[in-house]
Amino acid sequence: MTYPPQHLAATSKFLSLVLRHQPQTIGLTLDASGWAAVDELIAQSALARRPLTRPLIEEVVRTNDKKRFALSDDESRIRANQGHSIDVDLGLGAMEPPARLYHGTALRFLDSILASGLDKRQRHHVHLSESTSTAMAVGARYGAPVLLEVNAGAMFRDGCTFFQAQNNVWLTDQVAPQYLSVVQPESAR
Ligand code: HQG
Repeated sequence: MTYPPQHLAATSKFLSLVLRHQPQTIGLTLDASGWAAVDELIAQSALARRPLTRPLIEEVVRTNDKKRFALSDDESRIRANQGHSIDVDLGLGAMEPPARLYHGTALRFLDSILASGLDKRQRHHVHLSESTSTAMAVGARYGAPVLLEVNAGAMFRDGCTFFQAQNNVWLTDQVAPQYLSVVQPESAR
């Protein structure tokens, strides 16, 4: 079965809402690790007039551009790989990051970030990426983008903890200003 891209994107947005932020809006329960039973998700979504089917869910999980969701090994449960605002423990193990990571943000946030560092805001962690192009796309969501390089190697040596989500996004609690530098556009890769 193939689904129109808009339908997959709308379903991904809906799944992000209920699996990361507001499961209660459809009466869904997540466990402590963020998993929801797929059958319950389908039933509660139907009650909320947001019909989902298992093939549609599987297609969103498989094709999602940022691998936002994962199915459990037995495919009975689903969760968001990262990006939660509700309190879940993803059970990720701490890992040594690459020497350099990137964060894209909007130019209008830059002064505040260079003064006080990168904060997690509504999310559980600050999100960092290995790719400059991904970081730029993330930053462009909020306006004219600017690319920051994060000296993750120095942070790690200084005792900061990093996690890597299942979709390769790097997560950490905070990035202090001394580990940040602005990448000038001509040197962006
Ligand atoms: C900024 C999307 C002022 C920060 C993306 C960002 C990513 C500050 C915004 C994932 C600040 C928070 C995460 C400070 C941080 N002063 N602004 N001190 N510290 N900020 O959306 O990293 O589509 O919560 O730079 O692709 O943009 O949801 O974080 O601009 O992977 O799967 O505050 O979300 O993925 O915004 O994005 P967000 P983010 P999904």
